[in-house]
Amino acid sequence: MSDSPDKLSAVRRHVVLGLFVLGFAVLLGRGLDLQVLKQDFLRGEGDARHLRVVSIPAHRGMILDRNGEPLAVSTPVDSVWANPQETLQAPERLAELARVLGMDRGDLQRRLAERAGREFVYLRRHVNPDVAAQVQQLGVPGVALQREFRRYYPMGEVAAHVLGFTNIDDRGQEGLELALNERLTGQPGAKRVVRDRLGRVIRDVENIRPARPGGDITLTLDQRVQYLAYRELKAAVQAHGARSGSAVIMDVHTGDILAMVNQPSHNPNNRGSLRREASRNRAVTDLFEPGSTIKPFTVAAALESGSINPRMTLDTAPGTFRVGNHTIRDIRNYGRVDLTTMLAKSSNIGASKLALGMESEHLWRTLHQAGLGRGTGSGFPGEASGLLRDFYFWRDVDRATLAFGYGVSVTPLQLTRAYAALANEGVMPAPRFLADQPVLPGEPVMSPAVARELRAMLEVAVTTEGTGHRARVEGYRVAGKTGTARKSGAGGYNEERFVAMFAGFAPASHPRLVMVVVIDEPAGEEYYGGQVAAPVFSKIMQGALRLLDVPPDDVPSIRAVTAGAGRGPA
Ligand code: 59J
Repeated sequence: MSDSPDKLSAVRRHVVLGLFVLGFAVLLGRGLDLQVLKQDFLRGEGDARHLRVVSIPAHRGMILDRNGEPLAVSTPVDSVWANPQETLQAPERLAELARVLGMDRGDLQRRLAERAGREFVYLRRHVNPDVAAQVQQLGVPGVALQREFRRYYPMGEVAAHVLGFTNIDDRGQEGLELALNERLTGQPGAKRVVRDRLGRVIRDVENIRPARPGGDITLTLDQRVQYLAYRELKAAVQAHGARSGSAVIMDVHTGDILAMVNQPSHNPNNRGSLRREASRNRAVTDLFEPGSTIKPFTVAAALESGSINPRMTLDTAPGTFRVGNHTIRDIRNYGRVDLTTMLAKSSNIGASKLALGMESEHLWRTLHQAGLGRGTGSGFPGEASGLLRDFYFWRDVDRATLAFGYGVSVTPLQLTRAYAALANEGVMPAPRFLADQPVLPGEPVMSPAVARELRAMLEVAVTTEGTGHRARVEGYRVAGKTGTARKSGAGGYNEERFVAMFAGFAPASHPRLVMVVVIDEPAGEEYYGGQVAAPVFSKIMQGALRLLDVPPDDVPSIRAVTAGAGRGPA
């Protein structure tokens, strides 16, 4: 009680003040220490503490042809990115950065400013290695490289429609790249890294998850046959000033698609200017009326029904034939013809009379079994399944015109599959695109005996007696059928626009390959299937048979031995 409260508080005040002063001095000293004495050390440490989790891009699987030749491959490439806030703090460096990236300085600045709220913005993706090296060397704050993959298609436009393409983020957009995207895509990994002030990874700290690469896929395509088909189709489409064209080659036993080409095409390595016109896989997306190429199936239906036998004849005179109030015409009066001649000369009237001699349901069934109006299960994005209307609605004129290929629509792939049945003892294979998938059992379309009859008839259509003689191949027996169809439009069938076709197979004694060639709107003097499509078939088939080492079946020694022995398989 001796000290007054005032005195006590004064002492306390001094102690508190003293403590404050002391604390301040300590802080000051520490501050001095940090700011001045240990500055370099700490700056390094602070920068090094940019610990980040970054994704490790996964390699997209390759697409290979049946012999292991690469058709689509992913190669590593760098993309340039920036952390806008950091980069904007070094405005004096933007000019040189823009120059290296081939950009306008103003554009670069704007790009950064617009995205200043983010930590990551791409400046340029998929740059050349020398650009990447220059960017690295510049060391502009906040600018760094990121490893990515770029898809490359060694065959360019040759296989563009089948393969499709990916977008810049490596995702399938079209064709098999899209259909098989799941299998091809890997799983990106993740790792923890230390980044320096420039965003460069200076140390991998920890692998969280390794990247899982996507699976490779082997196709049934044969790169050599594909190239051959591409070259010949392109030449023909150009020579005839046609709008477009397609060709499909299939193994008649397994359904393996050895080649599938279309015109126009595009180079999938140039992502820039892509037109739907050029990127569509017309062989599966586009429909056309098959015209006379359907006639063998009308004959098959008639033979199956037992309503005729192979030796019977049909009267096609006088070259016109009235059904309802419609007149069916042949381009000439062929008179009385047997089935072989009917097919070889391609008489519309003969085919109509066959159809009118059988039940609608029976004709429908044969065409349906031949896959018309049914998808092929190819799995291609945008595949069309064609049109075959229900027989319940057919009038006589519908049945008659259907018999020579009108009022029905198919894709080139569907027609190829149907012809494979003619070549393969009546059994229609399922088209196969992936070599690791099982060969599915085929579907019966007609009896083996009827298929053999047709095989023999279609061989005659490719002799000088028939419309298809330009499809002949030196050294091999060929069977097939031409077709020339007016295109239907708003005002009915067009007088000037045609689709020229050829469908056939070889060697006729033991068929191995079936092929369809479709050329849309040949513009020149020549526009018949026999003139425009048959020669393309001949050139491609000749090359394909040789590439695949298929033994010739039309050499003089064989001909002597098999003379008179019929045309069936030995
Ligand atoms: C033809 C048709 C249109 C549809 C006729 C082609 C019909 C018909 C209504 C005249 C050109 C032409 C339903 S011809 O494919 O008969 O391939 O080498 O487009 O007849 O009734 O100036 N083919 N083509 N007909 N329509 N409607 C022949 C034939 C065929 C050939 C030539 C000559 C036609 C030998 C087609 C070929 O077999």
